[in-house]
This record gives sequence, C-alpha cells and structure tokens, in this order.
Amino acid sequence: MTALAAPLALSACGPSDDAADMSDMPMDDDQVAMDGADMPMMGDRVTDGGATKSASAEGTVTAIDPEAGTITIDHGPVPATEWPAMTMAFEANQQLRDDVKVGDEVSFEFRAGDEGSVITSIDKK
Ligand SMILES: [Cu+2]
Repeated sequence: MTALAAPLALSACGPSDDAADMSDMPMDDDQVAMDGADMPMMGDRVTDGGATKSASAEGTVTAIDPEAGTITIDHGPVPATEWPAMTMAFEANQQLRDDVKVGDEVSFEFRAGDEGSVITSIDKK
C-alpha cells in the first residue's frame, strides 16, 4: 500500500534529489515516431522528440537549496509537459532564488529538457 504513490510521482518529471533514476525516464526516445513523415509542414511544432519544452506552472515553494542551486516547488499539473501535480526541485540561479522564500505561492516559467528542469522566471502571486 505505502509504496504506490512515490514511484508514480517520480517517474513523471524527474526525481528531485536522485539523479540516478533519470535513466529510466520513458519520455523521449519512444516519441521519435513517424507521425510527421508525410507532413513536412509541421516543422514549427517542437513539442515532441526530446526537444526542450517551455512551460509555466503555479505552486508553493517548499525549499530553497543554495548549494544545489535549486528551488523545490509543490506545483500543480503542467499540461505542456504532461506532468501531474507533484513536489520537485527545479534548477534556479541565485537571482531567482533570492526572489522567493519558503512558503511563497508563486507562478513560474521553466524549461524542461534532458538536462533537467530550469526555472527561467518566477513571480510571487
Ligand atoms: Cu514536477
């Protein structure tokens, strides 16, 4: 019973503090299918095939880690990346980390790619 929730959350968009699990992320390689093969006009659609995605989300800051350079956010669902709601760490530079504190409700934008999830802007609500 107790083991059900955690693996589900972790597999969806990257574990917050265990980079070793990244190897079995199911997302990217399977997506390089032949969908667009006979439709060359779809070149402006960059959401599939392992490209970095930009998305925005809202959530609550639960931790800020200056050494790791991360902000951990309990975020809501993110349709753009097909993530469910979860708590996870995002990379964030010092300026962004200084803008918020634990407990803040925030809206933020980030890039999600093979190298991890990186916050590009963050605002308190
Ligand atoms: Cu997440």
